[in-house]
Amino acid sequence: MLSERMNEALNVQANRELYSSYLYLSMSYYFRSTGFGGFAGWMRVQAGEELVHTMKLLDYIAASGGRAKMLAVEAPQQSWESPQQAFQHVWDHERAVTRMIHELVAVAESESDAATRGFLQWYVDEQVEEEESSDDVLKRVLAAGSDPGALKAADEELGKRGFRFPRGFQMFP
Ligand code: OFO
Repeated sequence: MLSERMNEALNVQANRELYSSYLYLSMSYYFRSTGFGGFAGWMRVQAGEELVHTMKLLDYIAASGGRAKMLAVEAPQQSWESPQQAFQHVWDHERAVTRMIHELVAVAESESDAATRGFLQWYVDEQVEEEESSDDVLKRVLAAGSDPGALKAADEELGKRGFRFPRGFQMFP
């Protein structure tokens, strides 16, 4: 059974994950409008992953006797000056999310909620991967600079990213 404080903190994090999805969707359509179909595809996959992160949290709240609530989602930024600036934004955003997850872990620990602490380990590990992948793509795009040929090659490469559901997660149970 979740404490009210834990329930609330998980709901807030679900809202932040949904914001992440919205932000990456915004980047996806920005790239689509600027002719970078591969970057748009990479961001679309990223937005899908964040939606799964949202639902995984909401499912956990519901399964633990809590109440999953939909909070208002802030409108994200709509455009960026360059692919480099957008991928820098991803890099910064993922590091901010890592801090949020660690704060959530601290709440679970202060509530002596071992089950939620265990559940959150998936998010702790996921953020290690998210930071690594945002670092890789930022380096890739920075290396391309403003050279159109190199940017096109990076666009094609990032466009190959595929989507995978986390093990055990069911989108449509
Ligand atoms: Fe949910 O991992 Fe990115 O933000």
